[in-house]
Amino acid sequence: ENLQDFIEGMPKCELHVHVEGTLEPEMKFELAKRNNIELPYANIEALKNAYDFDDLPSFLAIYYEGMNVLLTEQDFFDLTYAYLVKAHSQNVLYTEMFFDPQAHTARGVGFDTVIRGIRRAQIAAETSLGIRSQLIMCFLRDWSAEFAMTTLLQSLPYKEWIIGVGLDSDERNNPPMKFNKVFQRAREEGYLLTVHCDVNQQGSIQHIWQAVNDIGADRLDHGVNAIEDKALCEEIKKRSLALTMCPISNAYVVGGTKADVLDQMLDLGMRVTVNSDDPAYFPGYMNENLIRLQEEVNLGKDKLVQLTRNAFEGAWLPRATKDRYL
Ligand code: ES4
Ligand code: ZN
Repeated sequence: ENLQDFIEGMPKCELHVHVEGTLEPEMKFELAKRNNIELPYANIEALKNAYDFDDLPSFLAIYYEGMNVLLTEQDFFDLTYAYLVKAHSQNVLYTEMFFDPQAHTARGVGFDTVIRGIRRAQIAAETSLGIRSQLIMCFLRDWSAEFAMTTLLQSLPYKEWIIGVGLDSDERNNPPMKFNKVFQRAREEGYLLTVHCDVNQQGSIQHIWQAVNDIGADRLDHGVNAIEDKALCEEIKKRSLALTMCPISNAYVVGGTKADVLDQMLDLGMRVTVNSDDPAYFPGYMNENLIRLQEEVNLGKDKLVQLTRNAFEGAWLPRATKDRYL
C-alpha cells in the first residue's frame, strides 16, 4: 500500500533536527554574498557535489565548514525561519531544534547573536504560521568539558529560551561521562538532558548505559545500538525514554537506515520516533524520512500513528499541552 498521502497529511512532531543542519545550499550562497564571503564553489551544483561523506567525521567537516556563512543575528533568523516554514509545510505542528553555540562562539560570533536570531524566528513563525518550537543547546563532545561548562554558564541569562541540553559531534573517544559535571550542573539549572548515542560507535552500548544511568538522560538521540542489549532496552522502556532516530541520516553516515531496528523497537513498545537530523545534508525532512521508512519495512497506518504519538509523548512540553496534540 502506498501511504505517502497518509504520511504527508499526518500532523507531526520533530524532536531531532540541528538548525545548522537545515542550511540549504541556496541559502548558503545567499548568506555568503550578503556577508562578502568567498565560497570555494562556483555554484550551487558544485557545492552539492562537494557533499561527499560516508561517515560521521567526513560529514562533520562539511557541516562545520558550511556554518562560516552564519555571522549576524539576521543570518540565524533567516536560517531558522526557513526551516520552520519548511517544517510547517509538512504539517509539523511542533519541533525541538538543536543548536551548536560553540561552533559559532569558537569563530568569534557572540552567543547572544546566535540565540537572539533563532528566538526571533521562533516567535515570528509561531505568530504567522502557528508552528510551535523549543530549543535544545548542544555541547560539542570533541571539545573539552571546560569549554562546555563555559558555554553552559553563557547560556544562563537565556535559560527561559532553552528547554534542555544535548551532546553532539564526534562520539569516538568522547563518552557521555566526559561531561558528567556539565550535565549535572545543567540539571540543577532546570534544563532537561539528552545525549547523542550515534549508530555503531565504538563502545556504543557502554555509552548508552552511561547516558541512562550516570547522566540520567531524559531522552536518547539515535540509540539504535540499544537493540543489542535486552536489559538496556528494558531500562529505556522502564524510564519511558524517547529515542530520536533519523533514517536518512543513518543511510548516509552508517550506510543503512536501520529501519529494521526501528520497527523491532516499535514492536517492543519502546518510544521510538522518526526525525530528520540534518535535512539540508541528508536530503529529506520529516515526510521523506517517514516515507523511506514506510517503504523499507512496510509500516502500516497503525505504526505510523504510533510513531507520531511517541514523538508528542516524548516532547518536552507540559502534560496539558501534549494532550491537546494527542
Ligand atoms: C550530527 Cl549526524 C550528527 N552526528 C553527531 N553530531 C551532529 N551534529 C549535527 N549532526
Ligand atoms: Zn543529530
